[in-house]
Amino acid sequence: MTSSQLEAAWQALEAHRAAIADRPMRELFAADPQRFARFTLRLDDLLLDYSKNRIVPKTMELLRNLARAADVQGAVERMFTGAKLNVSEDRAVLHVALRERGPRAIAVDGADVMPGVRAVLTQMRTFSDGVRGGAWRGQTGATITDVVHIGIGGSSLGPQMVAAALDRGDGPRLHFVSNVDGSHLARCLAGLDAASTLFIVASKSFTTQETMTNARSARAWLVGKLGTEKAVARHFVALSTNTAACGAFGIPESNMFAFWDWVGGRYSSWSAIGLPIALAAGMDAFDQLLDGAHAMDRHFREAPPEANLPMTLALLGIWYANILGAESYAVVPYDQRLARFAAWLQQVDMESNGKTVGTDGRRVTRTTGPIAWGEPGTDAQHSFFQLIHQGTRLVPCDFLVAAEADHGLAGHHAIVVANCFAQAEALMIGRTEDDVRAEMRAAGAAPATVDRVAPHRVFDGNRPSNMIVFRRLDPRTLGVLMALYEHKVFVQGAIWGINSFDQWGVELGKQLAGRILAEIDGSSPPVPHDASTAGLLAYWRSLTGGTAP
Ligand code: G6Q
Repeated sequence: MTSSQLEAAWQALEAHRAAIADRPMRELFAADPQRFARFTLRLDDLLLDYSKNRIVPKTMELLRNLARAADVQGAVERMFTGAKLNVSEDRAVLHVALRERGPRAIAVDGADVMPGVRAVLTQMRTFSDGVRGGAWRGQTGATITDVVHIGIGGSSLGPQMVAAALDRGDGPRLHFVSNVDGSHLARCLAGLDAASTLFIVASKSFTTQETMTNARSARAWLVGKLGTEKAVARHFVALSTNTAACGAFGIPESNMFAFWDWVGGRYSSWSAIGLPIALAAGMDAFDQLLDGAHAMDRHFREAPPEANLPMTLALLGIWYANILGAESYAVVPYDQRLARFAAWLQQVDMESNGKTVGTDGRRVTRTTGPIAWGEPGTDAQHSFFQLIHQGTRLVPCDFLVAAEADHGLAGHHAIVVANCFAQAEALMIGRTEDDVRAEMRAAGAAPATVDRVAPHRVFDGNRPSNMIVFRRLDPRTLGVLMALYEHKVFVQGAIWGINSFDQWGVELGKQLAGRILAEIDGSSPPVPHDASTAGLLAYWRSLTGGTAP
């Protein structure tokens, strides 16, 4: 497809906008009794209902034309076969290889990566079984009761989210320390017994300032408590691609779990970075997580566009971001176990597609990555939902809910499901002023009160949402869900023509922090700054006498 065909596909969507964008969804439902059946997709027991979107069948057709014109299918094939899609770092993008379950060989630079992947999974099983079963002991012979995972960004958010979702309380307690602010580590260590604590240092590069600072402090704490350097080998393991730096830190090679440069940080939960998941929930659960992601990978690669879940979610996102002008979308799991899902997704989406330059090195001409945000329901209903219902902005929502709970408390889950479905219904239908007035009059309100209050109680409705329903939040389903969103982000990046797999925006902050740190700790003389930064440094010096605590 040529760039003029792509441009024509965009223009067709823009023209279509005028034709349908203002038609209220409640009218679209009234006009089409098949709307739910037409706009739902299934993968096993997972259902995506996208009928509550501002679309008609033609909209989806035009969006799929856009995907065709952008050759999304070609990009998918290139990813699955190990092409170096990450052009600015000259790297393949192969998190799908980490959850490949069959005998398929996947080559990078002519070498099959699968034997290495399988070997690390075996190592993870042996180790997690050892810790969970009590065979792995600390320096004093104590079994491990607490695991502190030290890592940040992609080396933390995924395992944190998944471990919180799948933890059944039958393994060691997990603690995640990411922030270099010492209060994070200090508060974590305060409650721990060094003899029964294991540290995981998770860092692809093994050079990240935050992680290495926390790891060094944790090491000093452990050695101080147990009185011997030898303890490091029994209490520290590393998840990294940097063997030499792990060795220099004092972690023996037998305690190292490798992964590879073709695993992007925010796509690394499926690699050794997922070790805390195996420790919390067991390696069988980790395997099921991989099975679920693999099932979604196959679906993504093989299902035609009109039946393809990630493709559909991505195209709807494009419709809102590029054609209807939405700046963000909210993801609201009605599930406390998914409390960190939005935080995980935020990085997957915003670090991947927050780009202004295309893979061709030219500036893009259309809006790219949306702002992703959210919190679990029902809590979210009592904070930001007001803006989604009655604010002036368009905020499409994704709702996620399990049909069945696993906590055994009677009465709760029906309330969760009812609230989830009701929010989506209310956002779509809204409430007219006539209805509000009639209801107020029926409740006996005085006419003057009705006139004064009714406008405030009107809901425009026509606010879009996707509903994702699955039987249970088990490891396999969580794998399906995560891969669904990863691939959604992939499709959008392919349509926008950007590299979803680098993150140079993170680098500038790191460099400048290094320069200012050298000034603060006195290791290099002051350098010129803008007036604001210079003023802030002077103020900090006036408060502290210029000594970092
Ligand atoms: C993710 C990013 C980033 C990375 C962290 C930690 O895609 O690359 O979030 O995961 O900066 O990096 P290390 O794992 O190298 O410590």
